[in-house]
Amino acid sequence: MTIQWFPGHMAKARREVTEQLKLVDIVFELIDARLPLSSRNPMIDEVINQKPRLLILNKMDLADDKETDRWINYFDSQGIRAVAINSFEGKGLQTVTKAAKEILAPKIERMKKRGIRPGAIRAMIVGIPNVGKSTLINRLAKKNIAKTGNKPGVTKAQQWIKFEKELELLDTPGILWPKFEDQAVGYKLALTGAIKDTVVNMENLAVYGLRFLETNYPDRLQKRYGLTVVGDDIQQIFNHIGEARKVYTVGGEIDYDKVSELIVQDIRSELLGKLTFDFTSEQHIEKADSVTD
Ligand SMILES: Nc1nc2c(ncn2[C@@H]2O[C@H](COP(=O)(O)OP(=O)(O)O)[C@@H](O)[C@H]2O)c(=O)[nH]1
Ligand SMILES: [Mg+2]
Repeated sequence: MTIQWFPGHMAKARREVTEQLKLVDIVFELIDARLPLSSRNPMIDEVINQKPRLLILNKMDLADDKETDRWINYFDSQGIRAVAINSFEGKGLQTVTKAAKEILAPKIERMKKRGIRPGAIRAMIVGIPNVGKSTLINRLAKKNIAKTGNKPGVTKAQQWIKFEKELELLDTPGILWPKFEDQAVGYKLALTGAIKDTVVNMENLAVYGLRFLETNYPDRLQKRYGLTVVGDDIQQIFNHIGEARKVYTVGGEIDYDKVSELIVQDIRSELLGKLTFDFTSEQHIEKADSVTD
């Protein structure tokens, strides 16, 4: 796979996020609930530094609920508070405010003791492309974009979005990059539509998807394609799916390109049900990988 990780981009993004971090009390790290490992930026802890953080697993409507619960418990065990939401439909937004208040409760208490009346909690969203940052911001904003203008020390006018009087969110998210040097991570990001189709080979992606389903969701593979095993004879599998779905070239042959696309589209379009592509049991392996940065 020829997907690259651009150190230059990352350095710039990191500088920008570091600047914005000075303005907020808490960071909302937005990730895709289907990819709680692969959709995280591997340097996020360094970038966020000591800032309080809430991890938000977005697109929960697309992820396997059982795995989402496991991930929330897993992050909890690591001392990272996590909630699952669906920004698209605006589900779970209250849990975001509630969790943010709880995370910041000790700080708010300290302020009160010193006679300072705490204002709204200020937050910013960070995350890799396509996890739903803009969708969440728009959802929270409704029509409430607060034009608070320039803040001291900020050259660019930052807008704050007010949510239920208790939360103010920076209207520009911090964009970080995924790490897709690892082939599996690249495939998973492509299968969920996080990276463009043009950067991956569709046939390899479809095969990766089928093998992933065979290992992790065999029942879905059976139900959708009538397959119990994928095995090594991929051509035969493609013939089987191509015939079932009548995907032929004008010459009457199975159109393998179309079959590849069809499989990938099936996975993306929820026709195979709610899927999670990263599992808590893989955590140690991925962690060992990211240390090599
Ligand atoms: N199903 C579903 N789709 C979502 C959700 N949040 C965002 N999306 C979709 O994900 C895509 C990327 O969202 P966007 O907000 O542009 O991501 P950004 O690049 O992080 O700003 C869009 O097609 C959104 O409609 C969600 O909670 N559920
Ligand atoms: Mg966006």
